[in-house]
Order: sequence, then C-alpha cells, then structure tokens
Amino acid sequence: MTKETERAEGLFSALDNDKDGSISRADFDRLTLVLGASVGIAPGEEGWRTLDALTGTLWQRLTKITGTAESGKVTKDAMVRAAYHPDLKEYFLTYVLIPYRMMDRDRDRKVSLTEWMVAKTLLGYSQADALERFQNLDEDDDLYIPIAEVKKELEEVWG
Ligand SMILES: [Ca+2]
Ligand SMILES: [Ca+2]
Repeated sequence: MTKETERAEGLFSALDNDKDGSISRADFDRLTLVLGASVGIAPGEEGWRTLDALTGTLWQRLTKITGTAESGKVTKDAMVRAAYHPDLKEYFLTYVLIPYRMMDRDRDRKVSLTEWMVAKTLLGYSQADALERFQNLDEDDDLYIPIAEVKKELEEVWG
C-alpha cells in the first residue's frame, strides 16, 4: 500500500462516522455534532451556524474531489481513487483545523489562552489540565497558538 492510499483510507474511516462503509451527508451531520462537542458548541448556540457552514462546504468539496456529487455517497473505493488528488492535502488540513478555527472566537487566526480555556472548561477539563495542554502547544510561551503554526505541523504529519 502506498503512503497516498494509506492516507486516503485513514481519512475515509475518520469521515465515515457511522461506519456503514460509505460517507454520506448524514456522516457530516454527525461530524458537525462531534466537532461542536469538541469545542463546546451545541446546536443553536453561538458559532453553530459557522460550524455547520464549514462542514457543509467540507461535504461538497469531498464529493467534488471524489466525483460522487451525483450519487451522494463516497465509497472507500472512490476515496482511494482520489488518493493522488492535488486538493486532498488541503482538504485534510481544513478538516483537522476546524476545532482551532472554532475556538478562535475573535478571528485573529490565533487561539489565545482565554479562548482555549473557555472551550476546554466548557468541555469539563479542569483548569490545570486545560492549561497544561495549552502550554504544550504554545511553544514560545506568548499565550497564543497561531493557527498557521498548527497547520505547518499538520502539513509535516501529512508528509
Ligand atoms: Ca457512513
Ligand atoms: Ca483568537
């Protein structure tokens, strides 16, 4: 298995939320709930509409990349066939950066310590635990996590 195929399969299983063997719009509705929960935003709350729009766009881009807009079902085969698609990396990055974009309430493209603590304590993390996680990501200790830096690290993960 090539690196590209392996990545496509990994992305497939991450996006096939109900594990029924294909990715459909319903999987993205679940994904919206899961991502919302990961940053402490429930349906109807502030930020929900933004999140819903982000995942809606993500769904449309996926059907475009895999050529499945007509069937509305992204099978594993279709995903693997798109393994070398030039937009797949950017797609992956958009997907994994959503929680950071949602935490960035003032949209200055950085997650501040305050933004982080609000999101994490909503999730039931203790202050100490939330702070420790933040410090692990804030390498220069300026109390901001620039989203561009997270992206750079994720790009390296993708390879
Ligand atoms: Ca599914
Ligand atoms: Ca911010």
